[in-house]
Amino acid sequence: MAAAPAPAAAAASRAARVGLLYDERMCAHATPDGEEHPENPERLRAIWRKLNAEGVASRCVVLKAKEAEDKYIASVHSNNHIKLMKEISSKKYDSSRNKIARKYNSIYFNKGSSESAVLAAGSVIEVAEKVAAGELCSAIALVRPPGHHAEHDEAMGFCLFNNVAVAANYLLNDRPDLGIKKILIVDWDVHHGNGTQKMFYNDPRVLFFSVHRFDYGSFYPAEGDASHCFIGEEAGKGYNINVPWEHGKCGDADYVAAWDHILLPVAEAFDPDIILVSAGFDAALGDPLGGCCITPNGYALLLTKLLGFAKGRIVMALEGGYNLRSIANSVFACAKVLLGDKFTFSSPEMQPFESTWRIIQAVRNELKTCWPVLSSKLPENLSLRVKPLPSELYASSDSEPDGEDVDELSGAVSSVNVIQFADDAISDHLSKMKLDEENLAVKTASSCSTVEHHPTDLVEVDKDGSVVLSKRISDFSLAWRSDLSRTHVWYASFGSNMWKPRFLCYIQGGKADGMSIPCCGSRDTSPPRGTMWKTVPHRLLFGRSSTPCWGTGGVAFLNPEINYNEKSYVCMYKITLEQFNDILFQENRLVLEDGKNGNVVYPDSPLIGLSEVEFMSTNKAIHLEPIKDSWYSNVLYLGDEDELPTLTMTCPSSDIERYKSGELPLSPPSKTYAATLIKGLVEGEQLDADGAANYINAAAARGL
Ligand code: Q9C
Ligand code: ZN
Repeated sequence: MAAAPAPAAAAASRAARVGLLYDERMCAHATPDGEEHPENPERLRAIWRKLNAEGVASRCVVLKAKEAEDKYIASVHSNNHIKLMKEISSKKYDSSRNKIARKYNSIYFNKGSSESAVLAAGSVIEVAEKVAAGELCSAIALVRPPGHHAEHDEAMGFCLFNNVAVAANYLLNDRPDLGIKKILIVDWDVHHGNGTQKMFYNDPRVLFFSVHRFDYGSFYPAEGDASHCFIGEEAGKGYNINVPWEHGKCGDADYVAAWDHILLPVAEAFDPDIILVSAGFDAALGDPLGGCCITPNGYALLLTKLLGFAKGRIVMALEGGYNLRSIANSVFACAKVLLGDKFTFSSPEMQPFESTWRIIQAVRNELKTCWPVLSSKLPENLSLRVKPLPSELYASSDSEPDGEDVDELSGAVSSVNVIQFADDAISDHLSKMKLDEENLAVKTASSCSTVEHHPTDLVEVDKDGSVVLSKRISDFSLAWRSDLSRTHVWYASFGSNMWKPRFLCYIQGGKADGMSIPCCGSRDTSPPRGTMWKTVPHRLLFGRSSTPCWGTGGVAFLNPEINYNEKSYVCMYKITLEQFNDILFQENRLVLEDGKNGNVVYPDSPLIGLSEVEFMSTNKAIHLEPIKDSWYSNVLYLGDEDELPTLTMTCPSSDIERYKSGELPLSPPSKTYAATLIKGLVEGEQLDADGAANYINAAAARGL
């Protein structure tokens, strides 16, 4: 009779075998001249030091990196891409390396990049194989460069090869002997795993789940395909799940809610053979790019909840994460979970955001036909947090453009255009801002002639000799103006204002090529502090039949409803809220011209003050009751850009209904108006001339 194993040995054999892959060679990839960069070698070293200092590394099976064979990388990347990434560090590219890097989005290369990239991909293969084979229970691969942004033929977002995708394909295609038929990829990096999504978009063997900041399409990588409407296609339909946060500040409670109400029920139904975690830690509290606040305990809890699936076969591969202390502490917490250490989770103190609940419902709704388990009714959530104010979102907006389809990110989105009179304070405020006769009272230059606001009164004489514009100063220096001059916003223009010279007419007065009447300009004529382009998830349409300025033909409007299948270019100008109001006045023909002395008179009160901005940050839009019959009476809040609200002006939803019914005409833009839009897009380097013309024509031709 065999002797029973000694207790210590028994304990050891029962203890989880956890792989921990670390290799200094993956620190070779660094910026070429030692410039600072968030994705730097110290990230790996900081984690490694912490795990050693805490005695965790010694409890793991420590592994060295291994190179990926080309044929495995080729399962997700083009041969050209592999060749270039493998040669980019060679002498041959010494003189062109930086230039090539600049062609990509957020990429640098040095002499160590090729080696690190091949090792990162190979290392994830290595640990995945060992976990799949049962040699290890689970593993953590401390790799860099990260991978989830890398696409078939493109490096991006600090990623050269898509390490996790390479490993998933390796298991599925090259190792049938290991019996891995279904893989769950959980991407909890704060950014959308765009590369991984694309690689398995029609593949039902891989369930890709990504939870990320989306910020209405403006958060990096700022593609609309990060929205929850992208659920996979063909056989892969239902096997792609995006949980797109609307803002930063999301933390343990929000992630746990997404786990409990989306990921875990689906994982249960999918029943994966192994779980690969695209484990970025840039949603961690303290991360300089992410602006979210998952605590180390939060990560430990999220990971613990995954251990119940796939017999606990979990492979974590590092992606992003840029605060050295945060990532070290977070990986440490995760390592302890895998090692089986007992954890006491203090239940998250914070409640999820109201938006989190709404997003979860929208995701479930989108996927419920694919995953019936998501059809169940969610518990009524009692206390939810409201969206943080823009000023609270210290979070870096690591942003750019754009969007795709929602019908019902219910709540806020469907309340576009709805002024909620339920809120007494707000309706009270709105009633105070009626633009009645009194507010439009004429204050002429003579009545304030002692105040020299504008030494630069413009007198322009047209070809025919008529004075087209003279003075622009006429009203008092009202308190609201100085208040609102201290707040900046991004004004997102989508029509002729995309052409900067035309936009500047609204600031400086006058007219640009193609305009038949001049603008009076804004009181504050300072040029915009910044210009940037984006795309927004709204339908562009051309409506109405003529304008005084452009003649016969429709002009541009955005459908105020968000639609993630749509993508409209906007040129954003960073201006003051005072200037935004002056543009709004001009767009709505609220600036009166006093024909006799040529003075112009602005309304006395702003349409969009600070409280309206705040109202919009929750309600997404404000229909300006006092000017409800004007064409641009609807101001939309499109999200934040470096902590400033992005606003635009368009028609109210009721007009959209009238366009649909035929009561209002949809009509193509006049030649000059279209040409102005095209100039804007071309000079703004968004499209070439043909592309821009196609874009305008397509929007004009399509019914609503
Ligand atoms: N406005 C990972 O976390 N930011 N990549 C570029 C441009 C790029 C993040 C900002 C962020 C990439 C793996
Ligand atoms: Zn990231």
